[in-house]
Amino acid sequence: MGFYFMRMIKAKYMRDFFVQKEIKKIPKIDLPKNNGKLVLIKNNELNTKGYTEIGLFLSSEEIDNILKKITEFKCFDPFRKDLGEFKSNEIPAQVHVANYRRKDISGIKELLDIANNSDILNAVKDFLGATPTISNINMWWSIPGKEQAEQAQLFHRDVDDYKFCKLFVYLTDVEMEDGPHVYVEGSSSSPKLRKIKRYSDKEIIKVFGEKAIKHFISPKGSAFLVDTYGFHKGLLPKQNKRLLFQVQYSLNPIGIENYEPIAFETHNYNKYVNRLILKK
Ligand SMILES: O=C(O)CCC(=O)C(=O)O
Ligand SMILES: [Fe+2]
Repeated sequence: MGFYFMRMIKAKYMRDFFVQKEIKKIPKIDLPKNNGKLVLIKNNELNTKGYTEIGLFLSSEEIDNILKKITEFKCFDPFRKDLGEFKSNEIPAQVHVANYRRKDISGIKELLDIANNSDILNAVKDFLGATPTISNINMWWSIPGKEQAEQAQLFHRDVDDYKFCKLFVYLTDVEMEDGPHVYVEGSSSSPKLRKIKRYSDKEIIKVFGEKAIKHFISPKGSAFLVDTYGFHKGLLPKQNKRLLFQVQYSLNPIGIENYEPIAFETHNYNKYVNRLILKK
């Protein structure tokens, strides 16, 4: 299977080779130019550092409007599916992360507008070297008060495609105690530690050094793009819960995802870019 083969490819030159091979199969599309607000994205930083900060992207009013639209949606714990579904004000005590369902999130115009922002899509296109595919759209609460970090709260590489990146938008203020996203600068292009597993802080610091570790501490509404093939984690929050909106862009669909595109009102979003989340 293509997905499991892709995950086995560790050497940088091999992954780069397959990126070029995949790019050739992807339709070349002129992406819409004026969708959404203007954002300045630093050329090439995503490639060199593995992340690029976009700054304040959403206002408090825009966030409140999004929050209003999701109040009735149910959440689930992706690592404790047996807990079933619950509202965000009734999260069971064991839960570390409470995700909304992709099909609910995909129906919100304000979120699709962010995912389809022209400047973001074009920056992602530059990074991927091809027309992006929105391969996931996600929103979740990270819950404080847990003893131990688990799953994505431990350092790891995402190995979802030969090349991909994720847009993060904080919907709550994030201080050091509120579970910031943590990224190891330069690790996306480093050949080191390519075995797929969760790594301890100690293992990461030993190889990349303390200075390479970046904590994204910023107010609600802030956004950044990250190449999560590089090492990252969501720090276990101690104080407040964190709400994050995330869009994943890749060359191909993610092999293990079960896509169920939803019917959505007439729109001007690019059909190819959105084909996994929106019905034609
Ligand atoms: O919660 C976070 O900041 C990181 C989660 C993560 O590992 C991911 O989005 O790939
Ligand atoms: Fe991850």
